[in-house]
Amino acid sequence: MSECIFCKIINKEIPSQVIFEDEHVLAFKDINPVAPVHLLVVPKKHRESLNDIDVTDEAWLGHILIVAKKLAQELGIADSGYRVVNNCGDDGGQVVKHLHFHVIGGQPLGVKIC
Ligand code: DGP
Repeated sequence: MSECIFCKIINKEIPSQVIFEDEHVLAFKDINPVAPVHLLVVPKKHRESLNDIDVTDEAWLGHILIVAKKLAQELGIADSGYRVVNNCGDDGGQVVKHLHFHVIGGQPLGVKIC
């Protein structure tokens, strides 16, 4: 059995506030939101980080961005703007080692480093 916390969320072994689910992805509310809208869009297939994807992952990886945009629209943050963030590896600030994309918005977002 996987020890990965996001795999456990995907498998409904631990609870989360699910916003969207299909065969490839799960989107749920971040437990420590930094803005009024803060979702995590996560592939159901376990990949530790962006470093672990290859060309065979192209389809669901593209799908994740489509889902992120669709959820931003549905949650009413698309017009005012939002961020989609991936933290990769230790220097990138990645804490949970299951690839995920933060979708953050609902207020003007602070510090930009790029
Ligand atoms: P990162 O630093 O990019 O690895 O982001 C990990 C995010 O995952 C962080 O914002 C908090 C969130 N998180 C960690 N554990 C849980 C959990 O058990 N449930 C939920 N909903 N979010 C979690």
